[in-house]
Amino acid sequence: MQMKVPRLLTIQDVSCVGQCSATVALPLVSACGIECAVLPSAVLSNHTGGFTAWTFRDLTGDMAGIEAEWERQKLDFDAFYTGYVCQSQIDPILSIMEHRAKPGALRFVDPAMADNGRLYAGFDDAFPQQMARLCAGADYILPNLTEAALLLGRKPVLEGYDRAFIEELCAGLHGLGAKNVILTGVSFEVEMLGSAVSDGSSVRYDFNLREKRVSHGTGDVYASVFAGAVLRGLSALDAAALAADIVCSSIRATADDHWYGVSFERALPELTARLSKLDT
Ligand code: PXL
Repeated sequence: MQMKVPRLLTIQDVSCVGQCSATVALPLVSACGIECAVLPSAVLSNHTGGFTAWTFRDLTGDMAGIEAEWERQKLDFDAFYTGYVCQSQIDPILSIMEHRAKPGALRFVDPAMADNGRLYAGFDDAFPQQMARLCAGADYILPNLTEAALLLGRKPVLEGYDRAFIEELCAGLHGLGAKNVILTGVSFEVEMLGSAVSDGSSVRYDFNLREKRVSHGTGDVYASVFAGAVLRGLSALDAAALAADIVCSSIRATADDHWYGVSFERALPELTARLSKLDT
């Protein structure tokens, strides 16, 4: 008899064009061998990071009805993975995660709201405090340095820091209630970029050679592979290392004149090959 495939629910926007959020999570989580259901937080014509305009439909109003229907049909989930969500969605999302969880369900929260020292267009300064409420009950949170600082009500520090600073930031994030912290975008030497992986008692690091290009959507590729890999049984550190390798391969596979996302499609064979080794 076949073992059941775990079912993950991802809650994030559908940016119709732009290789981010749900259009990245669906293929990558699926490639990890995990069923990926999706609850769109919003529908945008395209993402807000670099395009000059976009349409935006906030789907908060649909969430209670969808939850009620899942309740009627007893549809529930082995894991939840939240990404870019709207300002008014924290309570509806907490409700879904509380009521539609199978016993032991894992919560992955990527507090996708900021980068390079600034909140994304459309979020106001009160949002990080709301996002902190989602992080509070999470098994794994995956903030970048900017998001980590904003979650703690601090000014982002993006360079000139040391290990003690990073580990204090991780401790602060555990203080919000997050069990495991994967802090991305950490760099102590210019040519290396990586993440700090903290379980609350120790902090470990994973580094790769820094890619020459800075690309949009890499946080979504990273979080999607991380969630899928943890559900396949990898440790947080091994999942972080795999996620970073897939991000780097995706960047290298992207044509120079392709600016709005990364061509992660070309890294799918590598992802499935690396995970298929677990089956042997
Ligand atoms: O990749 C993060 C992200 C997700 N969704 C939307 C965005 C962004 C970053 O700009 O605009 C709509």
